[in-house]
Amino acid sequence: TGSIDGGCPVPHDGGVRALLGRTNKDWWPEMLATEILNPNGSTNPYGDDFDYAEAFNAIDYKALKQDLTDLMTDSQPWWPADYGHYGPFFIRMAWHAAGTYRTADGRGGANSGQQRFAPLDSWPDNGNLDKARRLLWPIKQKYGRNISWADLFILAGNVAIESMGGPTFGFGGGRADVYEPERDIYWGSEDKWVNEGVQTRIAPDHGMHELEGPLAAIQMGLIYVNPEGPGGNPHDDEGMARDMKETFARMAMDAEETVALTAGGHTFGKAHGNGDPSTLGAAPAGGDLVAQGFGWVSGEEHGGIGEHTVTSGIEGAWTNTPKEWSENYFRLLLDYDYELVKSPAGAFQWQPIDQKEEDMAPAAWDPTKKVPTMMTTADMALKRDPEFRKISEKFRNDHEAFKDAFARAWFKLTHRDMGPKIRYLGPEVPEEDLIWQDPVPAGTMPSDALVAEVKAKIADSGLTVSQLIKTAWASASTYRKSDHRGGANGARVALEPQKNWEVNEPAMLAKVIDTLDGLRGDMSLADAIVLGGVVGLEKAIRDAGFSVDVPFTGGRGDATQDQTDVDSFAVMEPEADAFRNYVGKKKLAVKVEEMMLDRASLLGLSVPEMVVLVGGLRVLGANHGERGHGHFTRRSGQLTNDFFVNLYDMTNVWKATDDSDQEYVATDRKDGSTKWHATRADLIFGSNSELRAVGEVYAENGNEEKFVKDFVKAWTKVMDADRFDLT
Ligand code: HEB
Repeated sequence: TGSIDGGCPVPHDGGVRALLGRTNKDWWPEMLATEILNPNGSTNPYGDDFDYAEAFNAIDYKALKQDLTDLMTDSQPWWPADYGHYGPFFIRMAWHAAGTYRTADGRGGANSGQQRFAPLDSWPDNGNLDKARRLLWPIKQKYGRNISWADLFILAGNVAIESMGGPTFGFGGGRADVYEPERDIYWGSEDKWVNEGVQTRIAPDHGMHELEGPLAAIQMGLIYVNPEGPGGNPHDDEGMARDMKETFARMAMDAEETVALTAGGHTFGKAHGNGDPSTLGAAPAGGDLVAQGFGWVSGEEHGGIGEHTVTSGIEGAWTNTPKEWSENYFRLLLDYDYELVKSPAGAFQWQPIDQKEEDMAPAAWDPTKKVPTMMTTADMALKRDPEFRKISEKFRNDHEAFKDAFARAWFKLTHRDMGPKIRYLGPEVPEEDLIWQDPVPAGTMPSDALVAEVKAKIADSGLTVSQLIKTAWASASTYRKSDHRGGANGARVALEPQKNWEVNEPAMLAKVIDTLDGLRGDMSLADAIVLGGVVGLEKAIRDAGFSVDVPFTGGRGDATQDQTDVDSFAVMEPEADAFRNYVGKKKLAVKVEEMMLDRASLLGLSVPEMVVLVGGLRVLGANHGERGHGHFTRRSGQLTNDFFVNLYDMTNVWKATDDSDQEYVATDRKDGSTKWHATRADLIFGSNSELRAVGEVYAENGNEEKFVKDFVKAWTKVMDADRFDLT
């Protein structure tokens, strides 16, 4: 399907790209613009106070699993089941739902049921999964609000594995559905899908050595790699293994997990390519009204279903026992030599040479007929790449190790984006703590007396408002709602790697943390850091002449270094943080102000919340280091609206002070004297009309106290963003 040539669609000259790249409106200009009814994000049709956790907990879980088990073998005429069993199809559906997760920004993944929406519903790699979802509809309809689509996708995958005798490690529910596509996610800039012959994203000959930004797929419209080989080339062994390692690493999987997952998955089911792909109609998002959301409708007389199905274009099963768990995948992969062949649809695939009849697979539509098995080029990498091969041989010789590795990797794949274990629901949540869950020991709620005592000590400690605010912000602002990682709970800001992140000013941070550690008594360090922010803020508010309380909710726990996977936290290091007016040394792929938007989005902030936080942080002296940019005040450390008042003062004339347009100076329009210094992350609040409209509200006479109150509210929201322990 793919081709190795084709122009490079993305600028790779190190230029900046648009934050969101290509969006649904670019792909499908005629798509109904429902978002005009939901300018602030879709509303939940169950109502704002719908509590999904409560609904899930009320479900008859056993009955649901039984219904799913029955569904597996209840073949429907409109999409008949291969081998009379839908299990493999549902496993692929679940894997593709979860497999969009990427570590860099925590976005993608299964946790909001995005596979229902464009662009994911129409990605070439998700071909025909619209049918899998439709097969699930009767069960979704029956259990309604008690099971989300997002949970159902993953649970169906688990039940599929179990119903075919495969190993699972557990299931946690709790993925609440959303009702619109996530519009805050970058899927790439290319204007062509993988099957339209575009350059792949890692192509050393074209100077592309690593995947761009947060991306975790090798081409637009894929979950991971091209099964036929890099750019469709089945002979590039090295490139195939490289692509697999890189893409799986970006979804937090190491080589062993990659082998276990791929082999375990392909123990089941078959690939579909017994027909002419050129007769397939549009993907769901571009389909006809009468197709009712079904994509890739075949133009052939037989309807292109059953034995004529074309999905990937590759044809055949991996094993001789495609509807049961077995040891056959590695046996067939390693015991046979393979030759390159083409499927009826014209895709490259590998076929065992001189295959014994008993090792052939039953034909999906006629169990009495035997057909050769196959391997994709990606599967062949598990044999040809030296590192993968060692693992394949180990698993071949130790089936129990393979089972355990597959079950655990599947559990991680499907739960990686759910955040801390406390968010998992249901009777099948595994007891064992797993390092990728970022475990945090339960904290205890500090007494009012202890809070008062520690507050007084912090106030007397000599720590400044700026230090206290910066430290609390450093601790809490790592939170991302995409995969619910980060945040102040656990006090990981005091551990590797965060304590040494440049954005956190390691020397300053160590000093503040040491001081807080020495005075906190029985309070957790995580609480003391947040309480430090409260003390700093309350002082800044008092000094500005207001009397507004800053709420504090204790009860956080402290994680240990052993409970912290340094590598998996390393990807969360900010390359820039507009809230602290910080830009690192690495050249940014997107503009600073766009990164600000991205971080605000991950923190779950609205525009007014972002505006009020930046305006407040600037006057509190929260800037990185001694950077004075955006510090538009003569009364530093007081929580005032000076940032906005001075930014909107027409006596200033702004101009850039560097060629790269990153720093600016304001001079007095009359006498030319220097007044302020700023970055892009400051001036954007004057140049962007929507940010300005909100900033003006805070600059208005009479809104000084509103500014303080709104700041406190937004600040507290960030501090408590990860408090899943509070209900
Ligand atoms: Fe897979 C299927 C590729 C991984 C599971 N896959 C498939 C196909 C292909 C592939 C091409 C066919 C489709 C059609 O239908 O046509 N994969 C692939 C690749 C990779 C993978 C390239 C990376 C390396 N898988 C995977 C994983 C899993 C899976 C990880 C899980 C775990 N798959 C699967 C299944 C199936 C598939 C189960 C079957 C489905 C049916 O049967 O329907």
